[in-house]
Amino acid sequence: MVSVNELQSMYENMVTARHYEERLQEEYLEGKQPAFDISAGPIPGELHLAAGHEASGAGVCQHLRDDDTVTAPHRPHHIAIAKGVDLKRMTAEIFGRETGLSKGKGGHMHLFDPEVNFACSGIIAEGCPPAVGAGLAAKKRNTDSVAVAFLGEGAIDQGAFLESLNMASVQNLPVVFVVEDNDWAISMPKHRITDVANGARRADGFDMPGERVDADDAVAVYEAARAAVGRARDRNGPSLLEVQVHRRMGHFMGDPEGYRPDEDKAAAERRDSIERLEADLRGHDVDDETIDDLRDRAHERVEEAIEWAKDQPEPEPADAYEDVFVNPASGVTDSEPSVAETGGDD
Ligand SMILES: Cc1ncc(C[n+]2csc(CCOP(=O)(O)OP(=O)(O)O)c2C)c(N)n1
Repeated sequence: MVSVNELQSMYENMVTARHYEERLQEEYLEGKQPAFDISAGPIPGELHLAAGHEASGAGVCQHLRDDDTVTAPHRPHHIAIAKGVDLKRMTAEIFGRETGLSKGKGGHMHLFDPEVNFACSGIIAEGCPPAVGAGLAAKKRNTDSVAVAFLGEGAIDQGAFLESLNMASVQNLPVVFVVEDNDWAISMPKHRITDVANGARRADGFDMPGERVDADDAVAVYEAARAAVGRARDRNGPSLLEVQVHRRMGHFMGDPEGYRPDEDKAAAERRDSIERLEADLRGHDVDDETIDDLRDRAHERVEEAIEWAKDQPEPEPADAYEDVFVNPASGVTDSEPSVAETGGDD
């Protein structure tokens, strides 16, 4: 059974993630309104927030150690927080600062933290093969570390996912696949991409255990993940979890969501795993003062990270070609001065 300490730890991760995303939303929208301008403001580019997904990251990562590998998709913050990615350096990355995890060159969809073996990618299902690779490495090295690949339900027909399930199964690898089903792939509802409502049934086709749980109940996610991670750690092979989550915001910030019925969004907002976990905490005799303290501490941590990140220097234009792959066919060399240095005309 889940302990009070573990419930508190999950709660802290979940309220940190929720507050983080609400604050990022505010920062992101700065300068982008009234006519939405994606290139303006302190966080240029796209931003995919995961409010409503928190229980999935927290419930699964509660069972992981630093040496376990996690790969996440384009909506990664709640998973990164639960995996213990450095919040300050992650925030600096999102703000494009030099001290960010990838020196400000990756942005929010490309967060890499080797300290805790975390990576994410904007290419959907693309975290699956590296997770299988990490599982294979653990098997070859005879360690008991595991790998977890998170993806959205919009990625479940990608070859990268299906081939990874197969490889993990046939090689008996310590990998857990976690599908976060929020019912939407941008504007495409799940029922239009698959007739299999319970995605965990796909596990049968790969002869591995599969379970579907609802993230309304963070403890249910925790229990399902405990079994799946335990199997992987004990060298009993891979598992598939499908977690029903709820997308409380647009696909990306600035998404007008014209395709989404109002009631669908209202239902997502009503089903709040954080409120339910608070009730669970009270059921374990945790008093309101302790819950308030946990929440305040999480909020402070977020504010500190954002303040710190905004104070960090921008990358030097002269370093634009450092640490990035330059396509030789492009004719660009890594010593070529940047547009900013030459005062380029666009
Ligand atoms: C290989 C690939 N094809 C298309 C896209 C464009 N794309 C970005 S997000 C997305 C939908 C993702 O939906 P889902 O996997 O359900 O995750 P969610 O955004 O709902 O969290 C698509 C198709 C992409 N990033 N990668």
